Amino acid sequence: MNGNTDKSQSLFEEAKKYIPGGVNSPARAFQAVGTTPRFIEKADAQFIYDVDGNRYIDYIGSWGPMILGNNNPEVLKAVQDTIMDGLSFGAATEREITMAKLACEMVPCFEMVRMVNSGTEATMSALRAARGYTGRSKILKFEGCYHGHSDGLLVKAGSALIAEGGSPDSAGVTANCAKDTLTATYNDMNSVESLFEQYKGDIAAVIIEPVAANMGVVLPKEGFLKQLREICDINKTVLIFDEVITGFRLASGGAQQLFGIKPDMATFGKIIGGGMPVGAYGGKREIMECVAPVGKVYQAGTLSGNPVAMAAGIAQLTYLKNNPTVYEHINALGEMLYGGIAEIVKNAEADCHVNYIGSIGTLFFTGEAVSDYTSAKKSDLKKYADYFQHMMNSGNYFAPAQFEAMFISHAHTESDIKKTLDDAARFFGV
Ligand code: KE4
Repeated sequence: MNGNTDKSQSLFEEAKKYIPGGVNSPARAFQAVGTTPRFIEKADAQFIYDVDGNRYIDYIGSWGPMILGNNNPEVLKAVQDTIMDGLSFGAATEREITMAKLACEMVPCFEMVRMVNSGTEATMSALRAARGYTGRSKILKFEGCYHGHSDGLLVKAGSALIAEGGSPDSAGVTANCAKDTLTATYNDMNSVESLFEQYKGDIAAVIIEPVAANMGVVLPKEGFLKQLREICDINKTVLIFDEVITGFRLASGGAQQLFGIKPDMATFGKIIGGGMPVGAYGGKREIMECVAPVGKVYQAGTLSGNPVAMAAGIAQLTYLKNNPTVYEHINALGEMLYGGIAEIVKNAEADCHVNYIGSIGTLFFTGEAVSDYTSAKKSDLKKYADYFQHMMNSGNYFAPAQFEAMFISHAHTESDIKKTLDDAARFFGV
């Protein structure tokens, strides 16, 4: 670590001339933490290197995809072996069958699956399918959950929408569109039941992050997911688990395997692409057969199922399916890191709370437990920014906003975690 960020700063200035905010996704601008966004030169295993020659332990992993570490040899080889046959055909390939069969083997609720190019496309398409299948118009989401940037889901959403203390609703989304999006409180069944009462028979789908990770990590209370399953069954509403973060992360079968609750549909991104642009949605055959060209729900994509992206995703999922010790490793390091940070803030008597599960977690700068959007929002964003800057300058690439998750990969080691804990202890003066 030399701490210098001159090149990142000058590239940032140049980027801002041509790209809104200098970035192609707002979270990368580091607005919430008031420091220079790092421009990255390369990444390898558990490390990421910026253009000024600084090396960091990477706790973002491209926001989740790099569960095996950056530049995993098997994923890289699969891509290299594929590109020489062509980058994209816009026609069907055998690889798409391999991916579909693998996904249906690994994801408990998957009877059929459609590949798309991002988590946003996956959730947008899943909701359209649910509306087409039920003939209903309303969707129910939870405050603070983020499901990508399609219009109807940018209502009381999480992630970078709230990071800068901004509005959880986006400009440009019309009132007419937003009126079909109902919002409940995460972990509060009463708020769900009252909406089902009010809109009886007109709620097409409930979409939820089974572990919320876009208001920071917030775990479902005991029985909450089961109660959602029950109320959706009673009302013939489609239950959708947005597993873009939790999918293939909390277990090879995602949160639905870990919690033993089977949704009607699920959406994926990140890990399923191995670092390439891939999303997927799927679920019950009777719902998915509403999708064109079989059914009347239209959804399409020039690069959907792209052969190179499929090769990367198949390699990563196959490795995860065949090597369950990956989860033992990343979960043990998660316990060491997040449990260690919890110990540090307790010893420092700091107004902080740590939420974590497996290899994802968040340190909230609030003295109250965090179980929903309202309690998450009580966090002190200035304190988080100070902590972030200290950890970054100590060589730990942390989440550049309070309302994000951190990610541990199979490439991380105990000594990485120990170094990070030592850095955190120094920040809290213990
Ligand atoms: P993408 O369209 O970014 O591939 O996926 C959208 C999405 C959907 N569902 C969940 C649960 C998600 O977390 C995401 C995207 N996550 C953010 C991180 N909070 C991606 C990072 C970014 O926006 O730059």
